[in-house]
Amino acid sequence: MHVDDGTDANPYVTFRLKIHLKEAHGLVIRDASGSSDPYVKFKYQDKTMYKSNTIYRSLNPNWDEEFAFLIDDPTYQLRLEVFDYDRFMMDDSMGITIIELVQLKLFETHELKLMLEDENGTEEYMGYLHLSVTVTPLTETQKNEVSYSFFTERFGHFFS
Ligand SMILES: [Ca+2]
Repeated sequence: MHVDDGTDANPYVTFRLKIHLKEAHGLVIRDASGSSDPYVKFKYQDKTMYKSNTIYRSLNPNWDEEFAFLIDDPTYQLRLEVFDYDRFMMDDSMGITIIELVQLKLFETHELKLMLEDENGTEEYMGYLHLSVTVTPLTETQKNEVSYSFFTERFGHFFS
């Protein structure tokens, strides 16, 4: 009988974060037209892991984007930053929110509604993001398989 005494030959070496960015509601106005062009950046340890599509002229954007990436340590936070895309100027902040990954039970899909906050603390209500997150630990073997399938999915066409 196999006893898990923590010295298993296949310990978890990484974590896959699967995210389904669904939509947002009640976002703030950043353009003179009375709307905004929102997109979301997903940051882990100051590195942008994913940037969503920009939805033009919407304060209730529906992204419906699914993606995944690997992280080493789920005790770090995932930081989500919403911006208004501007063609001729610097993109404006539309609020930020944090996901405490360590609070999410592994393997389970969590539906999250995250209130956006103004980092400078001047705007009270900035709307919210709706997304689901699944954190799955991977062994070394699984990690290599994921990297390989990601590589062939993304870059396979370069070789065909
Ligand atoms: Ca804009």
